[in-house]
Amino acid sequence: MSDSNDSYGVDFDFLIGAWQVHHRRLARRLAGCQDWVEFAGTSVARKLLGGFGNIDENHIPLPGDPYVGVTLRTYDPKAQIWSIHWFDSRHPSAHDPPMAGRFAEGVGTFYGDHVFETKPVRVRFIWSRDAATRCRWQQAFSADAGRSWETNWIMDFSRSLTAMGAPMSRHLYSGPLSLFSRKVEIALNEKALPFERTMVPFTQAKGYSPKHPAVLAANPKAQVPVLIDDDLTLFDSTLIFEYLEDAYPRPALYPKEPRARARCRLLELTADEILLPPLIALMRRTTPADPDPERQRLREAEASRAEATLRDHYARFETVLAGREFLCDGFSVADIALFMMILFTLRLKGPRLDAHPVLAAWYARVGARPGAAKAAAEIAAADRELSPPL
Ligand SMILES: N[C@@H](CCC(=O)N[C@@H](CS)C(=O)NCC(=O)O)C(=O)O
Repeated sequence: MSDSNDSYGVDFDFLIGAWQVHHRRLARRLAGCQDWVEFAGTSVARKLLGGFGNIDENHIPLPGDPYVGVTLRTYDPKAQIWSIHWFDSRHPSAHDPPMAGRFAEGVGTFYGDHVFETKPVRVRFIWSRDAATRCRWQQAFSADAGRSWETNWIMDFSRSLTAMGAPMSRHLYSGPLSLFSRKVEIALNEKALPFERTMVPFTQAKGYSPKHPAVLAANPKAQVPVLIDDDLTLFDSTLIFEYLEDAYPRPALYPKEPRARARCRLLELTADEILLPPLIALMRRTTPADPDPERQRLREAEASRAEATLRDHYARFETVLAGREFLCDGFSVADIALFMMILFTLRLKGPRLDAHPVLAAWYARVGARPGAAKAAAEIAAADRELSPPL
């Protein structure tokens, strides 16, 4: 799994993962040629330099002259400029001068000065996309210093790769302190499904603003988690759980029997939707204090009432868990959802579990599972970076 924790250099996030590519290449360049050569290739991109760069490897089965191309991109955060370097397996030590440019309104435009058949040419790349699962790169040459352009290569990227037998691509847009995203991370981990991850920007003062462009494009609710599994884009942690169970049934995270399954869904919903409002009252403990003392006092009073509500829920779950290892038959999505709610309650200095030994033992049991332990450790690290000490 790879990830980035900051908003820098996110312009190319859409490209991370594996792609099927439809190539259209002009047969001859700057020769008034109208014949296009079409063929299918693949591309796989990943991040480098902690988000300040990325690399992609392209298998380009150009008829009669197949080769591999590699793009290395690095970002200058001060100048907000990407430099793009291209390497070609047919002459790996040669290196075109880098292209330079940036994204504006979702379209990336990059220019460079190259030599084509001994003549200087201005080169332009344009990156655009019309869906989370489709994007386009096009290259044009200008022999008259940018007055007129001839497009000579178009690469249409799409993610429906599995039908072609090309590599799987799974990407999660998550948040460092997003409990719903962490639910999905735990489920992916339980099912041993590898994924790439992008952490969307988050601060205690501004929350999820500014929103990550990929999340805006994928989810009309503009929320994380967003999961992109090949050509399927999904949002909402519960819906993602259901899809993961259908597509990757083993190990199961839901009981099989319909009533047990329904009960499990109800417990997940109870954690997600019934425990959430009091938890939100506690979340205000880590956001900046309200400058109005009266409003701040009301906030604190609300948090105290929320603590009492959460204690009542603890008592109910203590009863549900009596004599059981997990909430349902075997470890399930309900355990993941309740674990996250209690973890957030505890990190926000809500009621402790001391008075509820059965719930405390269950919480330790779930917390010892590798996926839950990893999520808990990452949330603690995110708190050290993003939240005031409580
Ligand atoms: N029901 C959704 C809730 C998702 C949700 O509330 N996500 C939060 C982060 S934990 C978010 O993105 N909030 C930003 C916003 O609502 O503007 C799910 O289960 O995924």
